[in-house]
Order: sequence, then structure tokens, then C-alpha cells
Amino acid sequence: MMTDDLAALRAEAEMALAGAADLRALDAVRVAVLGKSGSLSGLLKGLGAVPAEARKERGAALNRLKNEVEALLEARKAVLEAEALTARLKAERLDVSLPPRPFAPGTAAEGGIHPISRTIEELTAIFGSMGFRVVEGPDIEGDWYNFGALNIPDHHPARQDHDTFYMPGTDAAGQRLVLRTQTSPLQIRTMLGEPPPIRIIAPGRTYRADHDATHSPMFHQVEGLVIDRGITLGHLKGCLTDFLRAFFGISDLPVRFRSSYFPFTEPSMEVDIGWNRKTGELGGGGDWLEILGSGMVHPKVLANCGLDPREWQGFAFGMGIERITMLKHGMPDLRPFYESDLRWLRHWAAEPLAPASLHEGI
Ligand code: 2NM
Repeated sequence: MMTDDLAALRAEAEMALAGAADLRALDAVRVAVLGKSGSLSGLLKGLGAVPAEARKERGAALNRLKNEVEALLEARKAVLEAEALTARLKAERLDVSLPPRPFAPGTAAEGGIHPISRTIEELTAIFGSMGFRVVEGPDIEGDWYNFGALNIPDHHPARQDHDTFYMPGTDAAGQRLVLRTQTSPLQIRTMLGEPPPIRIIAPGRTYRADHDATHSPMFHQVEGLVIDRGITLGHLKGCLTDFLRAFFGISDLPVRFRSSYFPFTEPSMEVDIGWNRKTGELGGGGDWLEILGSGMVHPKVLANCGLDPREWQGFAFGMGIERITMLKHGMPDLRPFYESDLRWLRHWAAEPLAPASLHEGI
């Protein structure tokens, strides 16, 4: 049986708990009731003065009340903690879809992404969404990685000194050193270094001894490689068509595959996109513009990389990054890419901190 003063204390404690608006107020209630000089502790201390015949029952009732108040405290604490967490989550919510604010012009943080870097970001986002990953490697290669493994014979014109920058000396395996003329040595290194399935793109600097209005001795390429069982020309066509339409932002861009020849692919195909020769506009203008090279990886190249061509097939492709950047933005001249002219850079630079994404529409 609870005596009246205990019932009153319980009612008081319940009210104080319900009124505690936060964890700090709750702790004040705990101290006021259960603390050293709290109301309940006072009653427990007074137990000695209770007549012996009533003391046992009174003691038991006080202990029950203490347990009840402790349970009520815990329950209220759980409610307040949950409320505090909800409020914090609400206050600290991040809108990850919010685009970054542009830097004010003239501030110290002013800067931009070079169009070459921006195109590499865009390529990476598009091929990334198809499951490709990016590989990188040295600009100076052994000539077996750059030519031999790719089935480019010794007498091939691409090997002549007038196309290739040869470096003095040889590598540890005695190979002549060259500035890579394409990024395919990375495809070779990847096939040698890891088992299929492989889905990679290799963007980066490449070098050829060629310099005029449309050629630079250093330029950028992206090559791609897929190796798996049962890969067909259909995969190549679907993949490259999707890429070109996403990159140029034209969902019905006409794409044509035209038979060609490369030593490292069989069959090989040049890929053209539709445009209007008179206006330079991309799309269904009735004319065709060559945009990239592609093909099914030659069985000899697979075998050079330790893959059995009866088990593994694949496709590969390569394109010039400057060229697709110029076409996308209507840039007339290749040379300013490397001249560090601030007027050109300010005009063509992409917004920093704005990642390329398919979501935004590239
Ligand atoms: C191109 C065109 C066609 C190519 C082939 C390879 C490899 F290593 F797998 F054999 N890498 N890249 C390739 C194929 C490159 O560039 C115009």
C-alpha cells in the first residue's frame, strides 16, 4: 500500500518529468528526486524514525517508488534523446543535389577547369556509368608495349622516326624507349596484369612528331578496352553509340560504322557521326564526320597478353580528346589548347567544383 506522501511524491515526479523539455532539465529532476538531498532520498533517510512495526512495509514501498521513478526517468530520457537526434538530423541535413555557388569574379579563388580536363571528366562519368574504370601509366614506354604487343610490325610507318619520339637508352628488358604514340600500352599492361573480365578506359597524353594547324606534338587520347567471354561487334556498336549520344548530348545522333584497318583489331571500324558540313552543326545534317577508330581485339594481341582467343574476346577503341572537345563546343583551332592565353582559358574554362554527371546531362 502506498501511503499518501509517497503517492504525492510520485505524482509530483511524474509531472516534473513530463515537463522536462530537454536532457538538462531531466537531469535536474533526477537530482531533485533521487539526488543526495532529493525528496525521495530524504524519505529513505527518515526511515529510521518510523516505528519498527511499520518500517518494513514503508521501506519496501519506498524502494518500489525509487525503482518506478528510475524507470520513468529512463523512459523520458529515451524520448528526449530521440527528439534531440531528430532535431539534429533536420538541422544538419545536406542537400547533395545543390550545385556549388560560382566563385565571384575577381576573387582569389577564381579559376576554371581546362576544356581537356573537363572532357576527361565527362568521358569518365559516361564510361563509368557503363562499368568502366580509368587506368593510367607512364608517358615513356618500352617499344614492345607501344608497338610489338599491338601487332604493329617493324616496318609499319607509325614506327618511323618521323612519327615517333624515340628516347635515348633502353628499359630494363632492353626495349627501346619511346614517348607513347597512343594510350594502348596501358591496355596491354592491364591485360598482362589482371585476369578478365576487363572494362577500362585509358585517357592521357600521347606524342607524335607532327606539328601544324591541326596537329600538336603532344595531344590527348582516350582508348577503351572490354575483354570478357562472348563479346561481339554488337557490344562495341551499342557501347560507342550510347557514348557518342551522351557525350554530344544528342539522343538521336546518327552513328555509322565503316569498315577500316588497324593492325591491332580485326575486324576494324571507323566510326562516323552525322553533321552538316556547311554549318558545322552536329546531328542529322546529311554529311558524315569521322570521329573514332574501333574494332575487335586481334587474336594475336590477345595471345601476346597471355589470353586464349578461343576463350576471351573483346573490343577496343580510341579517339582524340582535343578533336571531340573542339567538335562539341565549336572551337575552330587546336593550338590555343596549349598556349595558356588567359583570354582563351577564361572563355572556355568549365566551372570548378561542378562534377560532370549524367544526371545533369553532359
Ligand atoms: C584505336 C582504334 C582501334 C586499341 C586496341 C587496343 C588493344 F590494346 F586492345 F589492342 N587498344 N586500343 C584501338 C583499337 C585503338 O585507336 C584509334
